[in-house]
Amino acid sequence: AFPSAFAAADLGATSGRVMVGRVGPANLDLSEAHRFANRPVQVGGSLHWDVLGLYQGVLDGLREAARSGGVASVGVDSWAVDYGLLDTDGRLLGNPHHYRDTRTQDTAPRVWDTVPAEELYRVTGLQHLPFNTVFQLAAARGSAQLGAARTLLLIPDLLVHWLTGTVGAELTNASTTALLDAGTGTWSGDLIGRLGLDPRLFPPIRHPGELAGPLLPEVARATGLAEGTPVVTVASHDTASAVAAVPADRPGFGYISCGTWSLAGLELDDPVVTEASRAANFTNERGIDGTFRFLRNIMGLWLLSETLRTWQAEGLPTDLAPLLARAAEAPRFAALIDPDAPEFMAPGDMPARIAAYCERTGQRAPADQAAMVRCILESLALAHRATLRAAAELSGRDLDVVHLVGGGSRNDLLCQFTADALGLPVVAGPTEATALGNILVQARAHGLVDDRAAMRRLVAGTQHLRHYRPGGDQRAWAAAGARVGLA
Ligand code: LFR
Repeated sequence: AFPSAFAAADLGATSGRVMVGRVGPANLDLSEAHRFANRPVQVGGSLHWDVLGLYQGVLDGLREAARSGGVASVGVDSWAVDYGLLDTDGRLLGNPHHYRDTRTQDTAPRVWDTVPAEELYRVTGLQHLPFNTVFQLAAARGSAQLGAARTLLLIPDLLVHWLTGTVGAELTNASTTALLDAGTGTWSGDLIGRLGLDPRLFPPIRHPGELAGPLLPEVARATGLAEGTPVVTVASHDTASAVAAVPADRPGFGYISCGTWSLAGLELDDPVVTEASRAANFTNERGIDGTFRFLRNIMGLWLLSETLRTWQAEGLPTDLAPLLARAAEAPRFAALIDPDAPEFMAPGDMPARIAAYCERTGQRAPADQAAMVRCILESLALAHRATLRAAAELSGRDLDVVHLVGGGSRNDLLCQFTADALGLPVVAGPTEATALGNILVQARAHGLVDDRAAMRRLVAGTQHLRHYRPGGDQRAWAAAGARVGLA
């Protein structure tokens, strides 16, 4: 049979893309229809997403997809937690804030005054991140904008709304708001009420695989896609789509979805909401098929991309391949950081902040570019190690292989360091796990793939994967981790 084609609109923190996936019984080919930059805008003292620009990029991509032969359906995913607000006329109220905006810095304690942190965790199972939707809404409290709002839509839901005219809240992404009940998978009316939020803001939950709606006629016309082309609800949280496409073939796997962030953890059938998992700041985000993504956010390759951005502005070389080659030769464990130190969150001069961290902790700051890159990658590998070991311990599961997916899987040195630090084999790839997860959920909704295991077999059988065996000295990695509290 001729394989069917699906379009995945996948928005990342630095770029968006529309990918076309062709799926057959033993094929899964992915091609890029269109890629566009995602450039956040600092304006009026806050950091925003240019969400109309992103929507335009999606339309351009769908036009390319139409030109390449059309698609059976469309799915949309993006990063989590951020939202747009619609007024009673269904119009967008202002530009969505970027989660790296600093306005939420001090809001958490205000929320905890009403709902203690322990209780918030017990109900929602969500790790504490200062930018979780619940804290963004607390920061917006009393604003004219929130007062005028009738509907809250997370970013992919907002794009789906513009594509189809329909309104819904996709489950995997809704689970990152800290307003969803981890047990029931529905909005927590109790939390919403106690936090003084209007319950009407929160649309009905949609599940991955459901139909969101057909493209609006005007969108079909503008893109050249067939009238009535369905938009399928996918795992709209990019990390959930990436985990859905992890090419694992047995239960004892850990994963690291590695891009701007490193999301490291396990796939579980039930949430773990113990005091110990709260203390370790593990999250229980929803995955497909009733699974839970038991993981922790690690600052990820943001540390490297912000470093390169700074170097570029300074006129220093930023070609990654030679920098990685030099980093591989630099002295080991010369300087280490805790990647999750709060001072690394905001955009800005990353090398200066890393140098300051090193000096403050009695280390010599990395002496040159190679040492800086090595410091970042070793520190990330140590965080990968600490996080996956904690995930296994907190959930009582064994770990025998680690799948590293996403853009970071192209970074040879990081993959090898991760295998060495964990003392476990690392399977790297696919790079485009998120787009593949998006496409496979659509293919399954069309009856082309049976179940989650079949999705993963298809990825494993068709995508380029690289295998890293652990080498090096486990004890040296453990000792290095202890230096920065990453035991
Ligand atoms: C990764 C990601 C993470 C989420 C962060 C902010 O792209 O979606 O899972 O914690 O972005 O939304």
